[in-house]
Formats: sequence, structure tokens, C-alpha cells
Amino acid sequence: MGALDGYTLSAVLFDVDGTLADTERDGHRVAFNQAFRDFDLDWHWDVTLYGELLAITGGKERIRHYLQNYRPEFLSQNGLDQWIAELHRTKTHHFLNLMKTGEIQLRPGVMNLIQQLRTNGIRIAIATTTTPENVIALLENTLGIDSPDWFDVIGAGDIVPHKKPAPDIYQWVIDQLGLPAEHCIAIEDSVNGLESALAAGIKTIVTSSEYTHAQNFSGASLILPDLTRLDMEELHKLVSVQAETPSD
Ligand code: XBP
Ligand code: MG
Repeated sequence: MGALDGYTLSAVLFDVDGTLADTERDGHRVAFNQAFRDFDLDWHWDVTLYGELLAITGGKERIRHYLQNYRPEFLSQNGLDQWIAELHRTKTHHFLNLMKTGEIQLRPGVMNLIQQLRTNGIRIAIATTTTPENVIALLENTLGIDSPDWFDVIGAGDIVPHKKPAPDIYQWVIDQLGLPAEHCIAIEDSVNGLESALAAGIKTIVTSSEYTHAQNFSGASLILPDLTRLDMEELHKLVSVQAETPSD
């Protein structure tokens, strides 16, 4: 076997929903249901149904998937894409209002980890499927009004053609950072997110959330119940361990 030449840690890439905060059940789900009411739709996504719908990433994509599986009569209407986009914009409006209430808090350990990374000069970035405004609202209402500026890159929503589990968003973020994947670590809560980061070649820590704890996280570098015990030493160790390569 050949020598091990490790990498140094340059950046940590955070997923948003489920990782920074448990936003799905009491945030996004509620906002979708509020939008349905505004559009006079008698739909209600309960906690269990929403858990199933989360298999599809992206709010617009999730609505379309719901139509295909539960309300096919809506699919034939003219201007379907535009209608879904308007329904989703209304949902985003409600989600932003929910963020302002301050009821959605960061998950344990998140604030401390972000502070440690900043103190140690490790760059931080966001790689998420959610709408960009949602990210800014969550950050401002939890970490503080200036906190979006702490992140070198915020990659979100429709900025890439294919959402998680496709690698596009992680690839886009590391391209923006100008870093090779080997110098980064992703932190995710879902199998869709894990697959996305791994497909971009990025080692990934999983901190499972309410909706994802039963998923299969094989391929993860580390699986944690929350981020309270994750420290700089552990992060440096993870990125420096390289698979052995055969000698010639
Ligand atoms: C989670 C998602 C998003 C949110 C809803 O993203 O898949 O679609 O559920 O947000 P991640 P939008 O875990 O990558 O942060 O309605 O704005 O898509
Ligand atoms: Mg997530």
C-alpha cells in the first residue's frame, strides 16, 4: 500500500433544513398548508404525509410530486408550471413570516460549531435545496442580522438545475469557493443530502433529524445525534484521513 498524504481542512459546508434547524415539520409543512388555504385548496399535509413527501427535494418539485400521486386532475390545467410557482411563492411568504416569530431555533451545537470554525479561520458555506430567502431569514433570526455575511458562499434553490441528491449544489459551492472537494466537509441530515455531497466527492458528517433518523447513511464519515460534541480536532482528523492508494 502507498503512503497516506492527508488533506487540510479549509471549509465546512452546511445543509440548512434539518441540519441547522428542524424547519420541516413546524416550518415548511405549516407554510405549505397556509398556502393551500390561500389558494382555496382543501389539501392538508399532515406530519406523516409530509415525511413521505420529503423524499422529493425542493418545494415546487414536492408540490408537483403530490399532484402526480394524489391530485392528478390538477396536472392537465393550462399554465401548470406558473401555478405551481405562484403557490410556492405564497408558501415562501408564509415561511418567512414564521421565521420572524423566532419559534424555529438552531439545533444543539450549531451556534457553537459555527463560532469555533470562524475563530479558527475555517471558511463556512451553505449548500441547500431550499429557497435563498429562507436561508437568509433563518440565519438572521437565529445567528443574528449580520450572520449571512459570515458565509463565503450561499448556494440555494434553483441556482443549479438539479437538486439533491444530484451533486450540483455541492459542486457549485466548492467551485465558488475555489476549493477541491478533499479540503471540505459537508454536514447533512438526510440521505438525499448525503448522496449529493458524496457525489461531489465531499466527506460528509450526518446529524440525523426527526424525519431522517431511520435512513441509511452508509458512506458517511461520521454519524452524530447532534453537533454538540463535534470539535475542530475531529473535523481536522476526518479531512486528513485519506483512503490508502495502491503503490506502484
Ligand atoms: C430541504 C428541502 C426544501 C425544503 C423546502 O432542503 O428539500 O425543499 O423542504 O424549501 P435542504 P423550499 O435539506 O437541502 O436544506 O420550499 O424553498 O424548496
Ligand atoms: Mg436537509
